[in-house]
Amino acid sequence: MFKNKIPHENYIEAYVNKFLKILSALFFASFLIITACEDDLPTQQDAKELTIESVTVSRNMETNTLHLQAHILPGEFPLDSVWFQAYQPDSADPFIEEKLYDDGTHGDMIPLNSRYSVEIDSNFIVDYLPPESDLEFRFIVYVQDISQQMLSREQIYEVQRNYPVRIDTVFFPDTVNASKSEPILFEAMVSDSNGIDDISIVQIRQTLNNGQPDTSQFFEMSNSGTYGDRIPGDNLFSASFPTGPENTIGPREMQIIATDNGNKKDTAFVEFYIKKE
Ligand SMILES: [Ca+2]
Ligand SMILES: [Ca+2]
Repeated sequence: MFKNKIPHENYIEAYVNKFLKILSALFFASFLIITACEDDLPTQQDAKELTIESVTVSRNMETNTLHLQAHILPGEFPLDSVWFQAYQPDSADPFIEEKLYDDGTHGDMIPLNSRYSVEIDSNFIVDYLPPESDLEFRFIVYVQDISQQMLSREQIYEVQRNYPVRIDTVFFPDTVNASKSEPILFEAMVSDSNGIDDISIVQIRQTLNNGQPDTSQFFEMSNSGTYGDRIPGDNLFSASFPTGPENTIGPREMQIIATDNGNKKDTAFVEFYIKKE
């Protein structure tokens, strides 16, 4: 009964054959996987194409500058120059034309990383503020390699119009008891569609004392979590005033004025009564 007994050499051969079969099956499988992925992966050819991958424009309000950055993928040939043109919203001619840098200067963070930058004084935007409608500044980045191949890419930088600031509600007590030296707290809920940061100041003053005009000084309403303000940085601006036995009884009128960074204003008047009991 030698039939089932495999000679030693044959056994090794069979084992090797089996191993090779598995190996080739694995190779074939990985070939299929690679072939399947090929459409998603950039080919060597694509990677060599000169490309402007992205252009971004961001504004630094503290330094009053615009930072323009272009991510450029070089092609077959080295780059010769990278520059940009900027257009005002109402003009067909560029008002700035300058180089972009990839050498760690002009706002470029990391030299030689294919991200080209320039910093532009953003005073030209201030001329337009506060705009009554949205403004679009057009930036076009150009790149040219030494074979004279040229590319460009446009990016719009939008300055949002200034929406009006609004005093939505004022919270205050109708009556305050001066005999008990009760303080009176005013809380104005103020909003602005440009965001809370666009509210520059909220002020309050007394305008009528027992029917008599009394345009005393303005006080700034606090949004810093102090002077009676409960939560800093929210939409509630607060002011607290003391009362005392020296106050006469009768009605008072207060005026509240909210102002935004574009000098838009909203005004509210409120009345309360001083009693002594
Ligand atoms: Ca506003
Ligand atoms: Ca507050």
